[in-house]
Amino acid sequence: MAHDLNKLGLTTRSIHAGQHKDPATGAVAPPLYQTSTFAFDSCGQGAARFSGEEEGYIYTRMGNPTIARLEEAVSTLEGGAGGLATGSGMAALCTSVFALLEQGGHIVSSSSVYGPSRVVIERDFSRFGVTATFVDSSDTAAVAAAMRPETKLVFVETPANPTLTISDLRAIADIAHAHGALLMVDNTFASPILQRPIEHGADVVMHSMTKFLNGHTDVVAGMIIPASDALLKRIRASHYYFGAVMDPHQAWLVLRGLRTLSLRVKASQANAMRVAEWLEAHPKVEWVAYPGLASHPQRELAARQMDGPGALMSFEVKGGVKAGAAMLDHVELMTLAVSLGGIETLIQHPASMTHAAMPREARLAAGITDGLVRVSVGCEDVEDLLADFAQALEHA
Ligand code: LCS
Repeated sequence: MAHDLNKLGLTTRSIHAGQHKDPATGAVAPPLYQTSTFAFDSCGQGAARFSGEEEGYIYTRMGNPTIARLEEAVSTLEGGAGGLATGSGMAALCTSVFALLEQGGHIVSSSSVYGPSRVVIERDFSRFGVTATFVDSSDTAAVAAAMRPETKLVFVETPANPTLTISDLRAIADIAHAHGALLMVDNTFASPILQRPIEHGADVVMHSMTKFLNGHTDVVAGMIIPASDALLKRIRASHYYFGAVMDPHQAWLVLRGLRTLSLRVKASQANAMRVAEWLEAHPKVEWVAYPGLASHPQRELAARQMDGPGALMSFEVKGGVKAGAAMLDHVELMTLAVSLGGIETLIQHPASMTHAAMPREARLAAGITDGLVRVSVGCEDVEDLLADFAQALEHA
């Protein structure tokens, strides 16, 4: 492509990034190279590829043309140095920590993160001598206070799953860098259409592409986007040994979904704004957390750091868990299911589902109340969603 994509809009970029006319056939859609290995012309060529003297594919765990297109596309959207595709969002997190931390290292993490992200840092990486402190990262001073000489990584989710709290990326990047640590941001909730953490000083961005980037609720996938060539090289060296890589067919499907990312995010965000306002005005609703509402404590920060408040919100029905469960049991159009960021609206109960593996005290300290309900608003006609909320809330 002759254009400099970085000068074009994000919708254009999401449609064209990583898109190259297939030199063999002219195919416009990306060819699917569903192969585990690539033939060498000679022994010498095989050796040259392994030594790095000659560019070219070797083995799909080390690289594949279909996966490379997706890595290029997502990195272009995030403004990174490159992408490293992984088999899931968890694989993106684990590969990054595996690559960046050493025994004795310390992580400062947001307390409200996807439940398993917290569990793997707290329980599994501690078995290898990597410790962690969890803080409310929307309180920048709390992040600063948790830093230690051995802190190597600050890990932030913003907006946070499932509390929708917002953390100040620029301020936290400055704190991390002043301590010689890196900032890694899980950008799953926002997607690069709404937030590009590298612009705010992040060193590594990760995604569960299972969510908005793929968007069609049919693939589990992840991506790591380092901000610099040095970090790309460092994480890449661990990426193919750790082995939590992507399959070409997975990459092909995510590329297909990515082309409508901007359209989907904008449509679901417009719906989410209406749903949030409607829920907040409903007599049976105790509170709503959505960064687009005037009642959100970090609304101004969200407006400064993001290009829109997104499609996720949480709320609590008056009467807590019992009333919330009664409502959840009666949704008809919406689907009672975990995951998020798809074209359809999904609703779930974090305390018993996505965040059930976290101890209750840790959940409550992170602001994940027993009655909190999380909604990922999809692209349906909003009046139909409001009608479904109205009838489901009658049962609460
Ligand atoms: N990061 C965030 C912010 C997530 O929400 C998830 C999954 C992951 C990482 C892990 O990605 P995965 O390995 O599943 O691709 N979040 C889920 C959720 O909230 N409901 O179901 C899965």
